[in-house]
This record gives sequence, C-alpha cells and structure tokens, in this order.
Amino acid sequence: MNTSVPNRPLLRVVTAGLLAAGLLAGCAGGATKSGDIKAGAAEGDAVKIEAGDNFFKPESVTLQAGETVTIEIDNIGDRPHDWTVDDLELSTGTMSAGEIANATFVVPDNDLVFVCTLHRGMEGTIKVN
Ligand SMILES: [Cu+2]
Repeated sequence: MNTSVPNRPLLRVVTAGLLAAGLLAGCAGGATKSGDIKAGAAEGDAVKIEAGDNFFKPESVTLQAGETVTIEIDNIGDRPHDWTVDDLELSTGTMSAGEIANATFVVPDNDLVFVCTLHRGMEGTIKVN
C-alpha cells in the first residue's frame, strides 16, 4: 500500500499553517531583542541614531573596524520601531514611541546594513573604515 501520496496534501496543509503562524508572529512581534542591548540613554560616548516614521537619521554612520562602539537609538516617531543588524545578530527589539535603547558591539571589517524589521525600506548603513 502506498501511503505517501495521500499524505502529501496533509503535509502541505501543515507546512502552510506553520508559514502562516510564522508570518503572523513576525507581524505582531517584530524583531526579538538580541545582543548587548541596554534600555535608556548610553552612559558614555555613543553614536546617536534617531528612528522616525519611517526613517533613520542619519541614514549612514561611519565607524572604525575593531572599535567597540555604542549606538544610542532614540525612537522619535509615533510608531514602534526596532534597530536590527542581522550580520551581528543585534537588535533592540520593538521600541515604543519615545523609547531609547543602546547597543554595544565590536565593529567588524565589513560595512553593515541596519533595518527596522517592522517597516520595509526603513534602513541605513554602517560604513566601516
Ligand atoms: Cu520602523
């Protein structure tokens, strides 16, 4: 008896269900907080980036490879935003309007892209010298 053919539609339904659940979770939650993230303003020197609706200002910052830097992210918008650098597995997680967080990391050798996972196209660049 061949059971693989009747099983396929069920597998497809399960797969579609998992995808839908993942998409829903993504919409509701945004990025998960990860890396060295602290709440509030940075205590020492920090590079400041504002998250507005829906943009980062500045869109580009230049950092030195090998340096340990702190970036302070200030949500100046009316909507929630996050600041996420996939290459560094670094994310503030969702920040409410008015919330401030700071992220500390060692600058790698390559340029980096940062994004808000909640708003497609809301992104910027870390240029590395
Ligand atoms: Cu955003």
